[in-house]
Amino acid sequence: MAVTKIKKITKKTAPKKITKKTAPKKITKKTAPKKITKKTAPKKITKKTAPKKITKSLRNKIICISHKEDNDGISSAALIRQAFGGDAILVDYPGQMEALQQVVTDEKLKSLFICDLGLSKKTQDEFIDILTTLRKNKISVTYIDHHDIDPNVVKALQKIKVKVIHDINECTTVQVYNAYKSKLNDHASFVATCAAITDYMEDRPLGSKLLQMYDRQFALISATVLTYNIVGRQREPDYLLYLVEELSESKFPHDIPNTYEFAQIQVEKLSQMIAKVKKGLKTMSNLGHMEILDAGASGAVNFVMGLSGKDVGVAYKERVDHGIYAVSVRGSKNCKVHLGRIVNILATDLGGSGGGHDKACGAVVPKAKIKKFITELNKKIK
Ligand SMILES: [Mn+2]
Repeated sequence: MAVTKIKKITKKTAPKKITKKTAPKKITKKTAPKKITKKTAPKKITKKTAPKKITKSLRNKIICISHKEDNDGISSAALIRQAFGGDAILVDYPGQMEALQQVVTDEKLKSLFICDLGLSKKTQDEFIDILTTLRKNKISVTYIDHHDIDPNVVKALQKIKVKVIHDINECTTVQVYNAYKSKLNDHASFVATCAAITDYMEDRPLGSKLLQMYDRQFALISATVLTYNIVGRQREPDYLLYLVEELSESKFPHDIPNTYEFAQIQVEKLSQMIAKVKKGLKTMSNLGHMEILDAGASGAVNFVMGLSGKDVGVAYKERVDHGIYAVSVRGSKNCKVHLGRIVNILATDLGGSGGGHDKACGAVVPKAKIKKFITELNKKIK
């Protein structure tokens, strides 16, 4: 039943996607001619001797690479779009570096924003290398994030004049809002509020001020419905881009067609997940863990932690095509260790990658190493 319902909703929104996507294109077209007009003039002046200058002068593209798996990533991309225009590329952690390698080859790229994508021991060096190449090509690069980061990485990025906006105490969207408020409309504060709620950061200095502007229950239901639409539609990249557009155009989640109906389907699935976790859950001395087969690991991990009675929960799902497990880790309020840092080191040692926050993080672990990952994590969190 649920499956057919999803299909129906997808079909209903599809035509709307097409109609709405033409609007932003207009914006791109509006800005593009201006630049072309200005830049075609020097072409004539410099004549045919300087093809390199022509290539440079054609750089007019703005791209935002952002995290696709949660509200904070999607909403960061939406606010960047409202402030600067341009296109979003939405990625998960395994796809993060691939996307960066691709934009390096884009000869039209002028300005790049990277949002809500934390770095790990495994990825940080390559990240710096790619951004160095971009800076050599005079591309403006802004990195906005709130995940735990090696201070040496920040120094290296500042050295190559990447604009780094980084605060572990506010979610990425709130930081985007705070940095570019003057270019954003009033509704952007609501988009940021919902992102803060989803990232458990609505109690932080800026996040709490934003939440105060709105009715708490209204913000909570909006953030939650949006989150369920994002989490439940990870395999529909066009839908996620459509959400970025709708949010950048100041739509409330309830004004986006079928979002509440879709959320209803998701809560039904989640209630089934509770029953599955109760059956399949395994425990060790310091953590509960479970392999997830038919849903995302991140949707199950809170149940794994909660129902295990332990202070740490681990849920993992095989990505058959990648030969890896996507792992989600959560800690309770009683968990005193920094899970993001422990997981970063452990996953890297096992040939994967990972990291994140003190009580919520993730990892990519080679298929053969998942047992080792769990037993080692259990030892390290006493
Ligand atoms: Mn975030």
